[in-house]
Amino acid sequence: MLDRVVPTISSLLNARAAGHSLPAGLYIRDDVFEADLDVFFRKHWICIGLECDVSEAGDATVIDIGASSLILLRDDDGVVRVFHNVCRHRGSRILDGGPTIVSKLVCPYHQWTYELTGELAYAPHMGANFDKECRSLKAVNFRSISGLIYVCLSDNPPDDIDELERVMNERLAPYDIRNTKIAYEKDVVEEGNWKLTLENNRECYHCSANHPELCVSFVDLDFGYDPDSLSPEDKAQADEHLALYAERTRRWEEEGHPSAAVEQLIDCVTNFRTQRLIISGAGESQTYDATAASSKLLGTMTRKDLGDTHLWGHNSWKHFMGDHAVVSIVIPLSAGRTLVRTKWLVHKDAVEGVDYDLQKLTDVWIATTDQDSDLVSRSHAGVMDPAYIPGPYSPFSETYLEKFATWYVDRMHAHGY
Ligand code: 3BY
Ligand code: FES
Ligand code: FE
Repeated sequence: MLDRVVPTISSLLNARAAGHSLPAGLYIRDDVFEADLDVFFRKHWICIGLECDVSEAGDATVIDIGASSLILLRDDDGVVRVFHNVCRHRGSRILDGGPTIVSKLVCPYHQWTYELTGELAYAPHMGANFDKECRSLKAVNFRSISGLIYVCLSDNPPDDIDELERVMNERLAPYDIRNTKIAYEKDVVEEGNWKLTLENNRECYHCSANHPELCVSFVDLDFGYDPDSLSPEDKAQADEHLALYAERTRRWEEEGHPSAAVEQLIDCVTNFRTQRLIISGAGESQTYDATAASSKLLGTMTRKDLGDTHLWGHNSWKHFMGDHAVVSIVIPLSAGRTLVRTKWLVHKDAVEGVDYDLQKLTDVWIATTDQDSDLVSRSHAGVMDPAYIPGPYSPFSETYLEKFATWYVDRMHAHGY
């Protein structure tokens, strides 16, 4: 039997043809998955949650990413902190997964006890000369950008997150995301590679056939059509739509609401895109009839007609509307499994059944995330098939996939692959 030569990760990256999806190995191989985790989930900034995950002093939650486990908490002075969930004695995990309330962090193994500031307060039987001061919990590099928590697990976090911070602090100020509450949260485990999850999110080519609920309110970013393939009537309609988009954006900007697209998608370390998108139909919110689900608007918002400020990163997508926000975070679990964690945010004082209807708030994105999960698992299964050959991206509706694949390959090269 002939030995089969397994291509290196570098050769898979080099084999990627411009304008095409990635070679199968980059989606399905375990060694690529480990490399992805190291490059994209340790050495880049990732979004892990929100300040409102820990709204009160003593609230804590654990987020696991690959081999790392992080504790996000709010200390007694109301300061948000992120620590590695690794005891400074012999390394035991301190907290188990999920949200909890704590007054101190007590390691279950030998009861080393930490203040919520991370300081080691108590370590029995360590002798009189034991120096507790140098055994604080290891803090994680993090930034709260308008209440969105980004961490970087490397000691040299990329500094081009400054642009994301600058742009989003200005755009999100009126939404006051720090003062929201999580009305609902849902985890979906997609049976697919995290890059297929991302690719699926960065196009709406699949929307009209798969997302009837979302399509009531959502208009594709790049409209996804080939102008030459349209009938004169459809072309006229599309042109009218583009003109309306341009006019709406101009008016919003004039009224002081930053709306134009800002993209940092290629030739950069930190990957993001934002734009104030128009909402179709009633124009207020991503609900089944495009009207607001919450009568108590976010932050200092007084208008429901300011569209949907969307924000993409390489492990999240987010939509900020007048009445609520939807935040999805992507955490890879293995080469073929990806956790998509979605949270629906409303004003912190909004009362369910009085100010908002939970079903109306969540219906569209629950349906959409389930539909997307199904699409990603189909996609992964097809990519696993030996018959898969990378296929061409649409130059009209999949331009952001091309940018993502280009960025992915560049970043892998930058890290020596
Ligand atoms: O969240 C989004 O922005 C994308 C675009 C439409 C489909 N998808 C769910
Ligand atoms: Fe935590 Fe021993 S490992 S107290
Ligand atoms: Fe989708």
